[in-house]
Amino acid sequence: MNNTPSPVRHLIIVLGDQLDETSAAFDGFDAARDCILQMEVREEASYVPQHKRRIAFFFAAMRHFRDEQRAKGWTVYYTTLDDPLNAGSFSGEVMRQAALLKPERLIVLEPGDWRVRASLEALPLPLEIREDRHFLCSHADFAEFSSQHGHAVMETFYRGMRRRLDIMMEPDGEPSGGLWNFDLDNRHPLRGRSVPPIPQLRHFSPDATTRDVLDLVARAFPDSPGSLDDFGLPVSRQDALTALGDFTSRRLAHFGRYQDGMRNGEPFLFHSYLSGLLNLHLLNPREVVDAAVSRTAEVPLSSLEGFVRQIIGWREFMRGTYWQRMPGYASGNALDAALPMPRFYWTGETDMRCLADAIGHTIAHAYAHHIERLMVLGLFCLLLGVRPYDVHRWHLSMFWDSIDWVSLPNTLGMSQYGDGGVVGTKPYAASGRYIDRMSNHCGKCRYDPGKSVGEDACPFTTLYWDFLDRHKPRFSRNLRMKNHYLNLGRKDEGEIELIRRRAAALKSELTAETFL
Ligand code: FAD
Ligand code: DLZ
Ligand code: SF4
Repeated sequence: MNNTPSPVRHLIIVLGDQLDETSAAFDGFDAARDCILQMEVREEASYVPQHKRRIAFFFAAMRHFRDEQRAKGWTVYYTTLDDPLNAGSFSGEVMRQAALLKPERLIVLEPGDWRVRASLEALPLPLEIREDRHFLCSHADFAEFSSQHGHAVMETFYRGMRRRLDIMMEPDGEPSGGLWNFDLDNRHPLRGRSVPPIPQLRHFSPDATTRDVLDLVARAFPDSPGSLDDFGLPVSRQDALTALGDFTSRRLAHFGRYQDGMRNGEPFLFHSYLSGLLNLHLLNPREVVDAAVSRTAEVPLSSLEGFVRQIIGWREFMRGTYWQRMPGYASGNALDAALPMPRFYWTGETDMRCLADAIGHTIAHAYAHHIERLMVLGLFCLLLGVRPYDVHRWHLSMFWDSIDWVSLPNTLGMSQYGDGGVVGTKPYAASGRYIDRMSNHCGKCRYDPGKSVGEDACPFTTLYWDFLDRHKPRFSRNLRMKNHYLNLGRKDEGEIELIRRRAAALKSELTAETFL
């Protein structure tokens, strides 16, 4: 019997966020001659210290994908983290496998991280990088959009995408319902008796494959942040479809109305909890949008529009921006922020009730919803003056859905204004009063959101005024900041001096200890 393995034509590298057998990497796949390579590598789980749940989510999803392909008879070379021969990094492991299998060519879908793409391109191997069809706006389309509009805002991009993809459009070219934007319907706090009960999130009980991963992660990453308790994330294509159906049938109807609200002890509200599944390609954005739009009869238009906007607008706009501007984008620090991340972002140990709650959600679930990310977690770092890339690193390490292409423009750009206004036209600066309006946090907090000085002054409020004061030369003539500066102008110099002093004390006290 001849034991010589048949020569490999194509070795298809499938990274952790590329779990889609219909991707361009598989175009022309011939199971008799081609095979797949998947790798669990320590470097990806430790180049920033990572939440245990995030690592487990990636590994469990990768292993389910492996098993699905093997069940079809496809050959998958899969390196587990604890394989004694594991080289520990993508480049090391690809070199090792290529030396064993001697493929004529390696194929990979474009990675979602500039760093990973650069490391693979640097390998002395015949590597073909294929365009990722998972996204609805290609690099070429985004370049064309930018060349037509110069520095355009997301809204312009979004309208173009609605027209181009023909989503929720009338035959005369007008948007369904006559409006592009239902924001005025979509800013309700979660207060009062009219708020419907919040449905419980679907729990996916770990199967044997996922349980193996949970044991491995607990053993291999004992010092990583976060918790694996009660792990119930969807980790396969089938789970992902179930999660999509669960959202569209039970939460989508209220998504729009309450998307900006927050409630203490409630991490998920009416959000979809689909970002991780989209980002690992277990769900396709087009099928997610189609599933939502198919509910037109039962779901208010404001909810549908609000949801579609996030997927075909923000998500695609962020990705286009990332690839158009990397690698320089990562070093943006338009406001010269110089402080490190406060240590309590890894522990939740703070007496600020809103932050303790949002960090608690993050530690328990590797998730916080958008408004918690932007208007609590991100806002506090913006006001404090934390280095934008450090905020991104914290975010990258703590969330199940973070990949560089999406975390960087959202964190460094949208939430920290590090890009100087590329993804937003003004910083998302607000005081504790905003949090009070949109949540039930402040009533039981030891601080008063209305106060900017004094022992019980809300740190958000103190730092908000200090932020406006510090950045007056830059923002006071920005029309979208006009009301902020009119209000600042009503404060006398004495009060501003007290605010400056309290802000300085907060900054040194809160950033005295860090983790990264
Ligand atoms: P929903 O509120 O249900 O929204 C529906 C979907 O729309 C999401 O699943 C997501 O795919 C998409 N979406 C919504 N807003 C955005 C956005 N601004 N950018 C890209 N996609 C969007 N999203 C990530 O997927 N990964 C990240 O690493 C990430 N980092 C963020 C960091 C900060 C500081 C901020 C402010 C936002 C970040 N976002 C990120 C965007 C958004 O907060 C998350 O997509 C959303 O909270 C995920 O929860 P969900 O699936 O319940 O979303
Ligand atoms: C986030 C992550 C982790 C924790 N581990 C792996 C891994 O072991 N193997 C892998 O293929 N991908 C992993 N990822 C995702 C990568 O860090 C990175 O986001 C993607 O490769 C970018 O395309
Ligand atoms: Fe947060 Fe300030 Fe409200 Fe306390 S008072 S919950 S710190 S916004």
